[in-house]
Amino acid sequence: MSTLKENLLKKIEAHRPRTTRLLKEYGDVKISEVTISQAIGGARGVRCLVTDTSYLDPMEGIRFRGKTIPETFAALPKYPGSEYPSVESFWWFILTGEVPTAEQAEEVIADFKKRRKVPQYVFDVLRAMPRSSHPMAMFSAAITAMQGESIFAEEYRKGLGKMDMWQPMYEDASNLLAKLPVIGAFIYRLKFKDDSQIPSNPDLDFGGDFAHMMGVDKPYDDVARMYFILHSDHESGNVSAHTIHLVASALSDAYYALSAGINGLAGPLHGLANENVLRWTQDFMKKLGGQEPTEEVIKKALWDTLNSGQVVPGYGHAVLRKTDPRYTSQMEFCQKHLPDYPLFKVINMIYKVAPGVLMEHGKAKNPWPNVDAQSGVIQWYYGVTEYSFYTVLFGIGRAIGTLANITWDRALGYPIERPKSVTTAMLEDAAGVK
Ligand code: AMX
Repeated sequence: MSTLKENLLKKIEAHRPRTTRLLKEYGDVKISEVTISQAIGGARGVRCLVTDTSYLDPMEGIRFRGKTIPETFAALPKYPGSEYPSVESFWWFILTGEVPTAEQAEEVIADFKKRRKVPQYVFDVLRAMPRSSHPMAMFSAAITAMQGESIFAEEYRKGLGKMDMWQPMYEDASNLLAKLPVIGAFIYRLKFKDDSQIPSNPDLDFGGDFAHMMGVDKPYDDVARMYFILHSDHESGNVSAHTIHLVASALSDAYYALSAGINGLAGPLHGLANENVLRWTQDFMKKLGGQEPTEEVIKKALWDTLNSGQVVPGYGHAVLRKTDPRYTSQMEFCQKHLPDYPLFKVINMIYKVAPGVLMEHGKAKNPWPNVDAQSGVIQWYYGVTEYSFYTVLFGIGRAIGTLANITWDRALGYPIERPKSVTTAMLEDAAGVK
Protein backbone atom coordinates (compact mmCIF):
# COMPACT_ATOMS: atom_id res chain seq x y z
CA MET A 1 0.00 0.00 0.00
CA SER A 2 1.31 3.49 -0.87
CA THR A 3 2.14 5.90 1.96
CA LEU A 4 -0.77 8.10 0.87
CA LYS A 5 -3.22 5.20 0.97
CA GLU A 6 -1.92 4.14 4.39
CA ASN A 7 -2.37 7.68 5.72
CA LEU A 8 -5.81 7.89 4.19
CA LEU A 9 -6.81 4.60 5.82
CA LYS A 10 -5.78 5.97 9.24
CA LYS A 11 -7.83 9.13 8.62
CA ILE A 12 -10.83 7.09 7.49
CA GLU A 13 -10.67 4.82 10.53
CA ALA A 14 -10.48 7.85 12.82
CA HIS A 15 -13.39 9.56 11.05
CA ARG A 16 -15.88 6.69 10.81
CA PRO A 17 -16.91 6.70 14.50
CA ARG A 18 -17.72 10.43 14.25
CA THR A 19 -20.22 9.80 11.46
CA THR A 20 -21.65 6.72 13.18
CA ARG A 21 -22.11 8.64 16.45
CA LEU A 22 -23.81 11.59 14.73
CA LEU A 23 -26.22 9.25 13.00
CA LYS A 24 -26.93 7.12 16.06
CA GLU A 25 -27.13 9.71 18.82
CA TYR A 26 -27.93 12.99 17.05
CA GLY A 27 -29.70 11.93 13.86
CA ASP A 28 -32.82 14.02 14.65
CA VAL A 29 -31.02 17.33 15.27
CA LYS A 30 -32.22 19.94 12.73
CA ILE A 31 -29.62 21.85 10.71
CA SER A 32 -31.93 23.41 8.11
CA GLU A 33 -35.52 24.11 7.16
CA VAL A 34 -36.94 24.37 3.65
CA THR A 35 -39.21 27.13 2.41
CA ILE A 36 -41.35 27.17 -0.72
CA SER A 37 -38.95 29.59 -2.40
CA GLN A 38 -36.06 27.20 -1.72
CA ALA A 39 -38.02 24.22 -3.09
CA ILE A 40 -38.81 26.11 -6.30
CA GLY A 41 -35.54 28.03 -6.31
CA GLY A 42 -32.93 25.33 -6.73
CA ALA A 43 -32.57 24.37 -3.04
CA ARG A 44 -30.48 27.52 -2.46
CA GLY A 45 -29.07 27.53 1.07
CA VAL A 46 -30.65 24.20 2.13
CA ARG A 47 -28.06 22.43 4.26
CA CYS A 48 -28.35 18.79 3.26
CA LEU A 49 -24.91 17.69 2.07
CA VAL A 50 -21.83 16.72 4.06
CA THR A 51 -18.40 17.47 2.58
CA ASP A 52 -15.13 17.61 4.46
CA THR A 53 -12.75 18.48 1.62
CA SER A 54 -13.72 22.15 1.53
CA TYR A 55 -16.17 24.70 2.93
CA LEU A 56 -17.49 27.86 1.25
CA ASP A 57 -18.25 30.83 3.48
CA PRO A 58 -20.34 33.50 1.69
CA MET A 59 -18.09 36.35 2.90
CA GLU A 60 -14.71 34.70 3.17
CA GLY A 61 -14.81 32.34 0.19
CA ILE A 62 -13.40 28.86 -0.04
CA ARG A 63 -11.28 27.02 2.49
CA PHE A 64 -9.66 23.78 1.39
CA ARG A 65 -9.45 21.45 4.40
CA GLY A 66 -9.70 24.48 6.67
CA LYS A 67 -7.13 26.60 4.82
CA THR A 68 -7.79 29.72 2.73
CA ILE A 69 -6.25 29.87 -0.76
CA PRO A 70 -3.15 31.87 0.32
CA GLU A 71 -2.71 29.59 3.36
CA THR A 72 -2.95 26.52 1.13
CA PHE A 73 -0.36 27.80 -1.33
CA ALA A 74 1.94 28.81 1.54
CA ALA A 75 1.61 25.51 3.41
CA LEU A 76 2.13 22.97 0.64
CA PRO A 77 5.66 22.11 -0.48
CA LYS A 78 6.54 23.90 -3.74
CA TYR A 79 7.31 21.78 -6.76
CA PRO A 80 11.13 21.98 -7.17
CA GLY A 81 12.03 25.10 -9.17
CA SER A 82 8.45 26.33 -9.10
CA GLU A 83 6.50 29.07 -7.30
CA TYR A 84 3.51 26.78 -6.77
CA PRO A 85 2.90 23.39 -5.18
CA SER A 86 2.41 20.35 -7.37
CA VAL A 87 -1.13 19.13 -7.97
CA GLU A 88 0.03 15.83 -6.49
CA SER A 89 0.87 17.46 -3.14
CA PHE A 90 -2.55 19.10 -3.16
CA TRP A 91 -4.14 15.67 -3.85
CA TRP A 92 -2.50 14.37 -0.68
CA PHE A 93 -3.74 17.41 1.24
CA ILE A 94 -7.34 17.36 0.00
CA LEU A 95 -7.62 13.60 0.57
CA THR A 96 -6.12 13.44 4.06
CA GLY A 97 -6.41 17.01 5.39
CA GLU A 98 -2.70 16.95 6.15
CA VAL A 99 0.13 18.83 4.46
CA PRO A 100 2.52 16.33 2.90
CA THR A 101 6.29 16.59 3.22
CA ALA A 102 8.26 17.22 0.02
CA GLU A 103 9.16 13.52 0.04
CA GLN A 104 5.55 12.41 0.35
CA ALA A 105 4.58 14.76 -2.49
CA GLU A 106 7.37 13.22 -4.60
CA GLU A 107 5.95 9.78 -3.89
CA VAL A 108 2.54 10.80 -5.24
CA ILE A 109 4.20 12.36 -8.30
CA ALA A 110 5.95 9.03 -8.97
CA ASP A 111 2.69 7.12 -8.40
CA PHE A 112 0.74 9.36 -10.79
CA LYS A 113 3.38 8.91 -13.50
CA LYS A 114 2.68 5.16 -13.44
CA ARG A 115 -1.05 5.81 -13.84
CA ARG A 116 -0.76 8.40 -16.62
CA LYS A 117 -0.95 6.26 -19.77
CA VAL A 118 -4.23 6.73 -21.64
CA PRO A 119 -5.54 3.73 -23.64
CA GLN A 120 -5.25 4.21 -27.42
CA TYR A 121 -9.00 3.64 -27.91
CA VAL A 122 -9.68 6.91 -26.06
CA PHE A 123 -7.73 8.82 -28.71
CA ASP A 124 -9.55 6.84 -31.42
CA VAL A 125 -12.91 7.83 -29.92
CA LEU A 126 -11.88 11.50 -29.84
CA ARG A 127 -10.58 11.39 -33.41
CA ALA A 128 -13.86 9.80 -34.57
CA MET A 129 -15.87 12.74 -33.18
CA PRO A 130 -16.54 15.72 -35.46
CA ARG A 131 -13.80 18.32 -35.03
CA SER A 132 -16.58 20.83 -34.49
CA SER A 133 -17.53 19.05 -31.22
CA HIS A 134 -17.22 21.26 -28.18
CA PRO A 135 -14.07 20.43 -26.15
CA MET A 136 -16.29 19.69 -23.14
CA ALA A 137 -18.29 17.12 -25.13
CA MET A 138 -14.98 15.53 -26.14
CA PHE A 139 -13.69 15.60 -22.56
CA SER A 140 -16.84 13.99 -21.20
CA ALA A 141 -16.87 11.35 -23.97
CA ALA A 142 -13.23 10.45 -23.29
CA ILE A 143 -13.93 9.91 -19.59
CA THR A 144 -17.03 7.80 -20.25
CA ALA A 145 -15.13 5.81 -22.90
CA MET A 146 -12.68 4.68 -20.20
CA GLN A 147 -15.38 3.27 -17.91
CA GLY A 148 -14.29 -0.27 -18.79
CA GLU A 149 -11.05 0.47 -16.87
CA SER A 150 -12.96 0.83 -13.59
CA ILE A 151 -11.57 -1.35 -10.82
CA PHE A 152 -14.53 -0.38 -8.60
CA ALA A 153 -17.07 -1.71 -11.15
CA GLU A 154 -15.13 -4.94 -11.52
CA GLU A 155 -14.72 -5.50 -7.78
CA TYR A 156 -18.38 -4.67 -7.21
CA ARG A 157 -19.40 -7.37 -9.67
CA LYS A 158 -17.24 -9.84 -7.75
CA GLY A 159 -18.77 -8.77 -4.42
CA LEU A 160 -17.50 -5.87 -2.36
CA GLY A 161 -18.21 -5.06 1.28
CA LYS A 162 -19.52 -1.54 1.95
CA MET A 163 -16.57 -0.56 4.15
CA ASP A 164 -14.07 -1.76 1.51
CA MET A 165 -15.56 0.28 -1.31
CA TRP A 166 -13.28 3.25 -0.81
CA GLN A 167 -10.21 1.24 -1.85
CA PRO A 168 -11.17 0.55 -5.49
CA MET A 169 -12.73 4.05 -5.61
CA TYR A 170 -9.36 5.48 -4.53
CA GLU A 171 -7.63 3.46 -7.27
CA ASP A 172 -10.11 4.63 -9.93
CA ALA A 173 -9.89 8.22 -8.71
CA SER A 174 -6.08 8.19 -8.87
CA ASN A 175 -5.98 6.44 -12.25
CA LEU A 176 -8.54 8.80 -13.73
CA LEU A 177 -7.05 11.99 -12.31
CA ALA A 178 -3.53 11.14 -13.49
CA LYS A 179 -4.81 10.72 -17.07
CA LEU A 180 -6.78 13.97 -17.32
CA PRO A 181 -3.88 16.27 -18.33
CA VAL A 182 -3.01 13.89 -21.18
CA ILE A 183 -6.64 13.83 -22.36
CA GLY A 184 -7.07 17.61 -22.00
CA ALA A 185 -3.90 18.46 -23.93
CA PHE A 186 -4.78 15.85 -26.58
CA ILE A 187 -8.20 17.50 -27.14
CA TYR A 188 -6.56 20.94 -27.36
CA ARG A 189 -4.02 19.89 -29.97
CA LEU A 190 -6.53 17.71 -31.87
CA LYS A 191 -8.99 20.53 -32.20
CA PHE A 192 -6.79 23.60 -32.43
CA LYS A 193 -3.31 22.45 -33.51
CA ASP A 194 -4.16 20.17 -36.41
CA ASP A 195 -3.79 17.02 -34.30
CA SER A 196 -0.03 17.61 -33.91
CA GLN A 197 0.41 15.79 -30.60
CA ILE A 198 3.26 16.25 -28.12
CA PRO A 199 3.99 13.05 -26.17
CA SER A 200 3.92 13.15 -22.38
CA ASN A 201 7.30 13.68 -20.66
CA PRO A 202 7.79 11.05 -17.92
CA ASP A 203 10.11 13.39 -15.98
CA LEU A 204 7.43 15.98 -15.31
CA ASP A 205 4.69 16.35 -12.69
CA PHE A 206 0.94 16.75 -13.40
CA GLY A 207 1.05 20.52 -14.11
CA GLY A 208 4.46 20.51 -15.80
CA ASP A 209 3.56 17.68 -18.14
CA PHE A 210 0.27 19.36 -19.00
CA ALA A 211 2.08 22.58 -20.01
CA HIS A 212 4.60 20.53 -22.00
CA MET A 213 1.88 18.58 -23.90
CA MET A 214 -0.03 21.82 -24.56
CA GLY A 215 3.17 23.16 -26.15
CA VAL A 216 3.32 26.26 -23.93
CA ASP A 217 6.58 27.38 -22.29
CA LYS A 218 7.28 28.31 -18.68
CA PRO A 219 5.81 29.72 -16.53
CA TYR A 220 2.69 28.02 -17.99
CA ASP A 221 3.56 24.96 -15.87
CA ASP A 222 3.01 27.13 -12.78
CA VAL A 223 -0.14 28.61 -14.31
CA ALA A 224 -1.41 25.04 -14.71
CA ARG A 225 -0.55 24.10 -11.10
CA MET A 226 -2.19 27.26 -9.76
CA TYR A 227 -5.22 26.96 -12.03
CA PHE A 228 -5.95 23.30 -11.25
CA ILE A 229 -5.62 23.81 -7.49
CA LEU A 230 -7.78 26.97 -7.51
CA HIS A 231 -10.58 25.20 -9.39
CA SER A 232 -10.35 21.94 -7.46
CA ASP A 233 -13.16 22.17 -4.95
CA HIS A 234 -15.97 24.52 -3.91
CA GLU A 235 -17.75 22.36 -1.34
CA SER A 236 -20.36 20.08 -2.87
CA GLY A 237 -23.57 21.99 -3.58
CA ASN A 238 -22.39 23.39 -6.94
CA VAL A 239 -23.67 21.67 -10.07
CA SER A 240 -20.53 19.73 -11.00
CA ALA A 241 -19.58 18.58 -7.50
CA HIS A 242 -23.14 17.75 -6.55
CA THR A 243 -23.67 15.77 -9.76
CA ILE A 244 -20.52 13.76 -9.18
CA HIS A 245 -21.52 13.00 -5.59
CA LEU A 246 -25.09 12.15 -6.65
CA VAL A 247 -24.13 9.81 -9.49
CA ALA A 248 -21.50 8.08 -7.35
CA SER A 249 -24.14 7.60 -4.62
CA ALA A 250 -25.82 5.05 -6.90
CA LEU A 251 -22.48 3.22 -6.72
CA SER A 252 -21.72 4.27 -10.27
CA ASP A 253 -17.94 4.33 -10.60
CA ALA A 254 -15.68 7.37 -10.81
CA TYR A 255 -15.70 7.37 -14.63
CA TYR A 256 -19.49 7.60 -14.86
CA ALA A 257 -19.67 10.08 -12.00
CA LEU A 258 -16.96 12.44 -13.24
CA SER A 259 -18.22 12.53 -16.83
CA ALA A 260 -21.72 13.39 -15.54
CA GLY A 261 -20.29 16.26 -13.50
CA ILE A 262 -18.28 17.50 -16.47
CA ASN A 263 -21.54 17.74 -18.43
CA GLY A 264 -22.92 19.99 -15.70
CA LEU A 265 -19.77 22.09 -15.65
CA ALA A 266 -20.34 22.71 -19.37
CA GLY A 267 -23.37 24.91 -18.63
CA PRO A 268 -23.02 28.70 -19.14
CA LEU A 269 -24.22 29.47 -15.61
CA HIS A 270 -21.44 27.26 -14.23
CA GLY A 271 -18.00 26.46 -15.71
CA LEU A 272 -18.72 27.67 -19.23
CA ALA A 273 -18.80 31.21 -17.85
CA ASN A 274 -14.99 31.37 -18.23
CA GLU A 275 -15.37 30.86 -21.99
CA ASN A 276 -18.18 33.42 -22.12
CA VAL A 277 -16.19 36.08 -20.25
CA LEU A 278 -13.53 36.03 -22.93
CA ARG A 279 -16.08 35.88 -25.77
CA TRP A 280 -17.97 38.82 -24.25
CA THR A 281 -14.79 40.87 -23.73
CA GLN A 282 -13.33 40.12 -27.15
CA ASP A 283 -16.65 40.88 -28.90
CA PHE A 284 -16.91 44.21 -27.24
CA MET A 285 -13.26 45.09 -27.93
CA LYS A 286 -13.77 44.18 -31.60
CA LYS A 287 -16.69 46.59 -31.75
CA LEU A 288 -14.36 49.31 -30.44
CA GLY A 289 -12.07 48.69 -33.42
CA GLY A 290 -8.76 49.18 -31.59
CA GLN A 291 -9.97 52.19 -29.62
CA GLU A 292 -8.95 52.23 -25.94
CA PRO A 293 -12.03 51.29 -23.85
CA THR A 294 -13.23 53.79 -21.28
CA GLU A 295 -15.37 53.17 -18.20
CA GLU A 296 -18.30 54.79 -20.03
CA VAL A 297 -17.95 52.38 -22.98
CA ILE A 298 -17.78 49.38 -20.64
CA LYS A 299 -20.80 50.60 -18.70
CA LYS A 300 -22.80 50.79 -21.94
CA ALA A 301 -21.70 47.27 -22.99
CA LEU A 302 -22.79 45.93 -19.58
CA TRP A 303 -26.20 47.62 -19.80
CA ASP A 304 -26.65 46.37 -23.40
CA THR A 305 -26.06 42.82 -22.16
CA LEU A 306 -28.47 43.21 -19.24
CA ASN A 307 -31.13 44.95 -21.32
CA SER A 308 -31.03 42.12 -23.87
CA GLY A 309 -31.93 39.73 -21.02
CA GLN A 310 -28.51 38.10 -20.74
CA VAL A 311 -26.36 37.64 -17.66
CA VAL A 312 -22.98 39.32 -17.27
CA PRO A 313 -20.62 36.34 -17.35
CA GLY A 314 -18.09 36.08 -14.53
CA TYR A 315 -20.24 38.04 -12.07
CA GLY A 316 -22.57 36.80 -9.35
CA HIS A 317 -22.61 33.63 -7.31
CA ALA A 318 -25.18 31.40 -5.64
CA VAL A 319 -23.31 31.38 -2.31
CA LEU A 320 -20.59 34.06 -2.34
CA ARG A 321 -21.45 37.62 -1.34
CA LYS A 322 -18.08 39.25 -2.00
CA THR A 323 -15.26 39.12 -4.56
CA ASP A 324 -14.29 35.48 -5.07
CA PRO A 325 -10.83 34.88 -3.51
CA ARG A 326 -10.11 32.68 -6.56
CA TYR A 327 -10.59 35.84 -8.63
CA THR A 328 -8.27 37.76 -6.30
CA SER A 329 -5.62 35.06 -6.40
CA GLN A 330 -5.54 35.12 -10.20
CA MET A 331 -5.57 38.93 -10.21
CA GLU A 332 -2.47 38.89 -8.01
CA PHE A 333 -0.81 36.51 -10.46
CA CYS A 334 -1.62 38.95 -13.28
CA GLN A 335 -0.31 41.92 -11.29
CA LYS A 336 2.96 40.07 -10.87
CA HIS A 337 3.37 38.54 -14.33
CA LEU A 338 1.38 40.68 -16.77
CA PRO A 339 0.63 44.03 -15.12
CA ASP A 340 0.61 46.03 -18.36
CA TYR A 341 -1.22 43.54 -20.55
CA PRO A 342 -4.06 45.45 -22.27
CA LEU A 343 -6.63 42.66 -21.77
CA PHE A 344 -5.82 42.54 -18.04
CA LYS A 345 -6.39 46.30 -17.88
CA VAL A 346 -9.78 45.88 -19.53
CA ILE A 347 -10.75 43.10 -17.10
CA ASN A 348 -9.72 45.39 -14.23
CA MET A 349 -11.80 48.19 -15.66
CA ILE A 350 -14.82 45.87 -15.89
CA TYR A 351 -14.21 45.02 -12.21
CA LYS A 352 -14.39 48.73 -11.40
CA VAL A 353 -17.64 49.28 -13.27
CA ALA A 354 -19.65 46.02 -13.28
CA PRO A 355 -20.54 45.77 -9.54
CA GLY A 356 -22.09 49.26 -9.64
CA VAL A 357 -24.06 48.44 -12.78
CA LEU A 358 -25.30 45.14 -11.34
CA MET A 359 -26.32 46.88 -8.10
CA GLU A 360 -28.23 49.52 -10.05
CA HIS A 361 -29.83 46.74 -12.14
CA GLY A 362 -30.97 45.37 -8.78
CA LYS A 363 -31.36 41.67 -9.51
CA ALA A 364 -28.11 39.83 -8.74
CA LYS A 365 -27.71 39.13 -5.02
CA ASN A 366 -23.96 39.22 -5.48
CA PRO A 367 -22.61 41.89 -7.85
CA TRP A 368 -18.98 40.84 -7.38
CA PRO A 369 -16.77 38.83 -9.76
CA ASN A 370 -16.39 35.07 -9.49
CA VAL A 371 -13.47 32.82 -10.47
CA ASP A 372 -14.37 32.93 -14.17
CA ALA A 373 -14.00 36.69 -14.61
CA GLN A 374 -10.22 36.54 -14.43
CA SER A 375 -9.06 33.10 -15.53
CA GLY A 376 -9.26 33.52 -19.31
CA VAL A 377 -6.93 36.54 -19.37
CA ILE A 378 -4.07 34.44 -18.06
CA GLN A 379 -4.69 31.73 -20.66
CA TRP A 380 -4.92 34.33 -23.41
CA TYR A 381 -1.65 35.96 -22.35
CA TYR A 382 0.22 32.65 -22.59
CA GLY A 383 -1.16 32.00 -26.06
CA VAL A 384 -4.11 29.70 -25.25
CA THR A 385 -6.63 31.94 -27.00
CA GLU A 386 -9.09 29.21 -28.01
CA TYR A 387 -11.58 30.04 -25.30
CA SER A 388 -13.94 27.14 -25.94
CA PHE A 389 -11.16 25.06 -24.34
CA TYR A 390 -11.14 26.96 -21.04
CA THR A 391 -13.82 24.91 -19.31
CA VAL A 392 -11.78 21.74 -19.89
CA LEU A 393 -9.07 23.34 -17.74
CA PHE A 394 -11.73 23.98 -15.09
CA GLY A 395 -12.85 20.34 -15.42
CA ILE A 396 -9.36 18.93 -14.85
CA GLY A 397 -9.13 21.05 -11.71
CA ARG A 398 -12.64 20.22 -10.48
CA ALA A 399 -11.84 16.51 -10.78
CA ILE A 400 -9.29 16.81 -7.93
CA GLY A 401 -11.71 17.82 -5.17
CA THR A 402 -14.67 15.81 -6.39
CA LEU A 403 -12.74 12.56 -6.85
CA ALA A 404 -11.35 12.98 -3.33
CA ASN A 405 -14.88 13.62 -2.15
CA ILE A 406 -16.41 10.47 -3.66
CA THR A 407 -13.54 8.41 -2.26
CA TRP A 408 -14.60 9.69 1.17
CA ASP A 409 -18.29 9.11 0.34
CA ARG A 410 -17.50 5.43 -0.04
CA ALA A 411 -15.22 5.40 3.01
CA LEU A 412 -18.02 6.75 5.20
CA GLY A 413 -20.67 4.55 3.60
CA TYR A 414 -22.91 7.42 2.48
CA PRO A 415 -26.15 6.06 1.00
CA ILE A 416 -27.80 6.63 -2.36
CA GLU A 417 -29.06 10.22 -2.55
CA ARG A 418 -32.82 10.60 -2.80
CA PRO A 419 -34.44 13.90 -1.73
CA LYS A 420 -38.24 14.09 -1.79
CA SER A 421 -40.19 16.09 -4.34
CA VAL A 422 -43.68 17.53 -3.93
CA THR A 423 -46.25 18.83 -6.41
CA THR A 424 -47.25 22.46 -6.98
CA ALA A 425 -50.70 21.61 -5.55
CA MET A 426 -49.03 20.38 -2.35
CA LEU A 427 -47.15 23.68 -2.06
CA GLU A 428 -50.43 25.56 -2.54
CA ASP A 429 -52.05 23.41 0.16
CA ALA A 430 -49.14 23.97 2.52
CA ALA A 431 -49.36 27.72 1.95
CA GLY A 432 -53.14 27.76 2.38
CA VAL A 433 -53.69 29.18 -1.11
CA LYS A 434 -57.46 29.32 -1.78
N1 AMX B 1 -25.80 39.18 -14.63
C1 AMX B 1 -27.12 39.44 -14.74
N2 AMX B 1 -28.07 38.98 -13.93
C2 AMX B 1 -27.64 38.22 -12.90
C3 AMX B 1 -26.28 37.93 -12.68
C4 AMX B 1 -25.35 38.44 -13.61
N3 AMX B 1 -24.05 38.18 -13.52
N4 AMX B 1 -26.17 37.16 -11.59
C5 AMX B 1 -27.43 36.97 -11.14
N5 AMX B 1 -28.30 37.60 -11.92
C6 AMX B 1 -29.77 37.56 -11.85
C7 AMX B 1 -30.25 36.13 -11.95
O1 AMX B 1 -30.29 35.71 -13.32
C8 AMX B 1 -31.60 36.21 -11.30
O2 AMX B 1 -32.48 36.78 -12.23
P1 AMX B 1 -34.05 36.32 -12.28
O3 AMX B 1 -34.61 36.72 -10.96
O4 AMX B 1 -34.59 37.06 -13.44
O5 AMX B 1 -34.04 34.84 -12.47
C9 AMX B 1 -31.35 37.23 -10.19
O6 AMX B 1 -30.20 37.99 -10.57
C10 AMX B 1 -31.09 36.60 -8.83
O7 AMX B 1 -30.03 35.66 -8.97
P2 AMX B 1 -29.04 35.36 -7.75
O8 AMX B 1 -29.84 34.78 -6.64
O9 AMX B 1 -28.20 36.53 -7.47
O10 AMX B 1 -28.06 34.28 -8.40
P3 AMX B 1 -28.30 32.70 -8.57
O11 AMX B 1 -27.87 32.04 -7.32
O12 AMX B 1 -29.66 32.40 -9.05
O13 AMX B 1 -27.29 32.38 -9.76
C11 AMX B 1 -25.25 32.51 -10.96
C12 AMX B 1 -25.89 32.38 -9.57
C13 AMX B 1 -23.76 32.30 -10.80
C14 AMX B 1 -25.80 31.41 -11.86
C15 AMX B 1 -25.58 33.92 -11.53
O14 AMX B 1 -24.98 34.90 -10.71
C16 AMX B 1 -25.09 34.10 -12.96
O15 AMX B 1 -25.84 33.73 -13.88
N6 AMX B 1 -23.85 34.67 -13.19
C17 AMX B 1 -23.31 34.81 -14.51
C18 AMX B 1 -22.75 33.48 -15.02
C19 AMX B 1 -21.50 33.09 -14.25
O16 AMX B 1 -20.57 33.88 -14.12
N7 AMX B 1 -21.46 31.84 -13.78
C20 AMX B 1 -20.27 31.30 -13.11
C21 AMX B 1 -20.45 31.12 -11.62
C22 AMX B 1 -19.24 30.49 -10.98
C23 AMX B 1 -19.07 29.09 -11.48
O17 AMX B 1 -19.87 28.22 -11.19
N8 AMX B 1 -18.08 28.83 -12.26
